[in-house]
Amino acid sequence: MSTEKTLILVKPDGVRRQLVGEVISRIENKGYVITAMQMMQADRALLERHYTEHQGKPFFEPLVEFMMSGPIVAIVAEGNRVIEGFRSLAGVTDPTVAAPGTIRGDLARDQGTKVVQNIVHGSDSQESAAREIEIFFGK
Ligand code: DAT
Ligand code: MG
Repeated sequence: MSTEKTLILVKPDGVRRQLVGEVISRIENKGYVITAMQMMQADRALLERHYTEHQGKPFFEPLVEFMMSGPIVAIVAEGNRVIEGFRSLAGVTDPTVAAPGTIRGDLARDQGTKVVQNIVHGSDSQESAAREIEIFFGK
């Protein structure tokens, strides 16, 4: 059985707040292995592909604008059940109620913006992970 991979993004709020190292530490301290990493400025075309499941929702345009508002860090992390494991480290989408101890629960809060700003993205399934890793890192 080959080891699972997930795509993690440190979003522009995380980079602006100098939390890249904190996020990397949490991934590595959990025991997952980072096998690719790139700081980049995402463009609209890339983000519309990445977030295609959310096209048409009221927060879609604010989400794309937010994700273009500064550099992001794209990371591939590997390990058994890393997809589920990183989602657990990240906490639920809404940082107000994300459990203390999680990245979102410890480091983010409601900023009163149209889109939730919550520091990190993590793939939610093996299909999403494969699709998203290809978008950010190619085949
Ligand atoms: P997650 O990032 O936890 O997988 P998602 O895929 O449902 O959440 O949504 C992508 C991002 O969009 C999420 O991290 C924050 C933002 N978002 C989601 N639902 C939202 C909502 N109802 N209002 C505002 N922003 C939202
Ligand atoms: Mg998602």
